[in-house]
Amino acid sequence: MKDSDRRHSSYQEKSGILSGGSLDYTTIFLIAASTGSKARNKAFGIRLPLLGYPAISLAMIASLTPDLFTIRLIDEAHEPIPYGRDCQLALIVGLTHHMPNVYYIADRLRSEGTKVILGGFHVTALPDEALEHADSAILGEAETVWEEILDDFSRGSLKKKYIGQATDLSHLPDMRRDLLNRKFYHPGEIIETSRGCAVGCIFCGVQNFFGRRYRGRPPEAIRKELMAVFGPRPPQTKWKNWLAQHWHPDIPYFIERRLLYVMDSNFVSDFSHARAILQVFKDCDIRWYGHASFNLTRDESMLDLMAESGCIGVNIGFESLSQKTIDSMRKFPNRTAEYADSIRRLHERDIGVMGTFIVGFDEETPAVFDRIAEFAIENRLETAFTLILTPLPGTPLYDQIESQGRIFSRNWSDYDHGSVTFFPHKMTPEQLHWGMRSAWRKIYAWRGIWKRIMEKPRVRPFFYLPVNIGFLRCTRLICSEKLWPPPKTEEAHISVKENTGHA
Ligand code: B12
Ligand code: SF4
Repeated sequence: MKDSDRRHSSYQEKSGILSGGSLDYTTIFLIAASTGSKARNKAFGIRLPLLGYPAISLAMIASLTPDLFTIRLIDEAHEPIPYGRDCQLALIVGLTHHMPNVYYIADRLRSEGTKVILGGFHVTALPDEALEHADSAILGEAETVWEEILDDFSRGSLKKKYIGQATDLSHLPDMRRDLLNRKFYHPGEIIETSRGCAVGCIFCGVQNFFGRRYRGRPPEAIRKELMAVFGPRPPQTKWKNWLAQHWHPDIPYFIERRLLYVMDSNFVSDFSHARAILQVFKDCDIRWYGHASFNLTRDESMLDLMAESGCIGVNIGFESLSQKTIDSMRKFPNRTAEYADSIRRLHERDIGVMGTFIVGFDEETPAVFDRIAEFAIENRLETAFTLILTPLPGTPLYDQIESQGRIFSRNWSDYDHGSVTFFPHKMTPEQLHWGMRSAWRKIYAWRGIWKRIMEKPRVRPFFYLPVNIGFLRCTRLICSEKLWPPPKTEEAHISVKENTGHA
């Protein structure tokens, strides 16, 4: 019996539906929503050829769905929602800044008779808001409640709220990679090796959603999945050897598409698990990159293993250059005094450093933007993102800024880290808006790109140069006043005063 047949019949047995029953004609849309604006979707890199990734949860939920249902995966950043196609059930996931558009899609599908279920980080934080536009809301991880939802749906008795538990990652389903439209995404593969994070930065939604307890996926399951996806490395031809010798040893890996993006928010939460996974990557003979917290750089043997395992880059949340600000955001692994040295140690191993910074913390003045740009250029970060501090619902930061009456925008579209939504302490919202953009302009100016990527000694310029040119284009979008008008502070001041009594 094939896996798919087994999925089909076990579901029928459990739900008591006989073969040929009415569910055979049920179409389910699994939708990853976006901002609703094509131009805004292009900003921050999510449509760049080397950095566009699919929402893996769509492919995971698809693999848990019995074949009895016809499923369609829709990534709205790349394709329109197919309205009017007789869809019986739609599951929509989106980030906070996607929510106005998520609600629009949900309302429209419901008006066509589709049952709509919403889920994700924002819905978990504010389920009652979501339920104004949906039949049901999923709080937490969808894998643990999907079977129950399908049962309830087939009996016509969907509940309002489904509380997803922490998924046991040893039972994480393999993704239905076959359903992901390859044309939309970067040429490599993606994987999730863990969930949860013990750090607890005040601005981050991961703890509220995935929890404080780190859960690692068994290395052997990852090995099996990667071996199935990549297979053994093909024999090297003469011209591939030539390219490897005269250009860069990575080039054949790119030609063979042996490139992996590890989507975990913090790949090294548990060092022993991370080591086991690195050994798997090494055995699979691939190139990979992913996100990790700063403490990784203190362990020389870990850095060596990263290099041996084929790591081409690591995305690190530096967040701030001031230790006082770091302490205020509770990002305990970070030591600002060690930043420069850590970057150097990664570079020595030919590992690129993709740094993220957040601006708008209480201690920061308008001087912060130039400092970050100078730091990124001086230390030759391969990429650097400067994002505006945003009080996302479900985070301690939201509670803090909300209780101080400083939030002036309740339009969720503004919660994209490119817009100012609250009154900062030591600068105006306009200064924060333009200051963040000035950092992007300096970092991605030709001079900035040249100094960071092309001056010797360089780290994998064949990869980082095209990525940077992509971000240069993104910078133009992010700085466009038409796409991101600066905040109207006077009106905002009045509305904050009226609503809260605070200035
Ligand atoms: C990798 C990543 C990226 C990648 C791209 C990921 C992608 N394909 O979209 C990049 C680097 C491009 C990126 C960019 C951004 N990101 Co990001 N990213 C992540 C990260 C680290 C992992 C995402 C992931 O795959 N998670 C694992 C999967 C399994 O989780 P999931 O998709 O949420 O699915 C689960 C649930 O949603 C739930 N579920 C419930 N109901 C439903 C219904 C359906 C239909 C489905 C499918 C699932 C589902 O079940 C799923 C499985 O349990 C997360 C943090 C994290 N650990 O999740 C941040 C995170 C999602 N990013 C975040 C943000 C803010 C951004 C940016 C806005 C930052 C910026 N301005 O640059 C952009 C926006 C990009 C966009 N899509 O518009 C925030 C979102 C917070 C929020 N409340 O909205 C997160 C949570 C990090 C944080 N700081 O809190 N990101
Ligand atoms: S280390 Fe990263 S994933 Fe963990 S809480 Fe901080 S920002 Fe979130």
